[in-house]
Amino acid sequence: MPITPTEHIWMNGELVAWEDAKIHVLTHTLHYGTGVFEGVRAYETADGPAVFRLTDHMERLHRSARILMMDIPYTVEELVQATKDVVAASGLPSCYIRPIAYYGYGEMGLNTMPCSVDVAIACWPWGAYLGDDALTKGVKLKTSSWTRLDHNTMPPASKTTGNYVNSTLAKVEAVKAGYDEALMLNPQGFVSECTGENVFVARDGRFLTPPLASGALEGITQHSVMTIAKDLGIDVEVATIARSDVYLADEMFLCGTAAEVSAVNSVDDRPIACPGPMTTAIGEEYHKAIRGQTDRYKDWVEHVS
Ligand code: PPE
Repeated sequence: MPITPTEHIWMNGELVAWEDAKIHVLTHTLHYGTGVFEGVRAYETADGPAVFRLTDHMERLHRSARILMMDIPYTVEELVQATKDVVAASGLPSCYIRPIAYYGYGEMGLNTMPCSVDVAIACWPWGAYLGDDALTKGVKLKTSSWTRLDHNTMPPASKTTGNYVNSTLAKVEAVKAGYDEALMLNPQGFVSECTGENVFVARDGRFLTPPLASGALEGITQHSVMTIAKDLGIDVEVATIARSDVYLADEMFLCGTAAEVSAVNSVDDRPIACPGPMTTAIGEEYHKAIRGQTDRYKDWVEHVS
């Protein structure tokens, strides 16, 4: 999806002009995929733009770095303020936000211990990730021929840039085959997640979603949606999911910051009722929550000014 430039990007403590936010070609992370990043969204609310669960995203950025033994030179609070500054400077009512921490220029070789850590935060307008009608019409999934990466190879609980090679292989394969998204199985053959979304599968009136142990990222939208579901009286269990659970699903959806709540209409050409009633209820409530329209979720909405 093409990027529409805004005026500034936050880089190592300063707002720099968009076109000057450059790195050297010998930047460590460009060569070895050693960065950690986040995907965050700001939405228009009655009180101006607000970033959805910004503190939780910055805490996860720090957790991702911790797995890599990377020291991010900014606290969660500093990164929260920096994000608010860059969103405010953009003047955008809503946007996608991309914070990234990466090993910079100056060292080469696989030992990252001597490397400096640089941080950048950019924002730009970004529309629906899986299409405008993903919540109503749903998306078509194909089980990937690529296995989701494993805890003992590339820890999937860290949102590491290099991990997304696995995701891009699966995504391109699915799109070339005429599908919208790839469903990824872990090395044990159980469902982990999609290339950039967590998965919810309904069986017998309740939703199941895979745990971190199955290779899923601890999704912030996954957590929001579980809270919303419980508040709506819909049961959700964190559970190991077999491929057959998906083929027998009563309804299914994907969720993530970029994808929000996207219904699934088929997996491997087996139709799934779409959008299911529980998916619709959860999706509609999520859309209100992100815009600060539901009092009980007001703490999730972090105003820019
Ligand atoms: N799993 C993966 C692999 C993943 O990348 C994401 C977010 C999620 C689950 C959902 O996490 P959360 O956003 O906290 O609910 N994917 C981000 C990046 C997508 C991209 O194309 O880049 C996102 O949604 O922003």
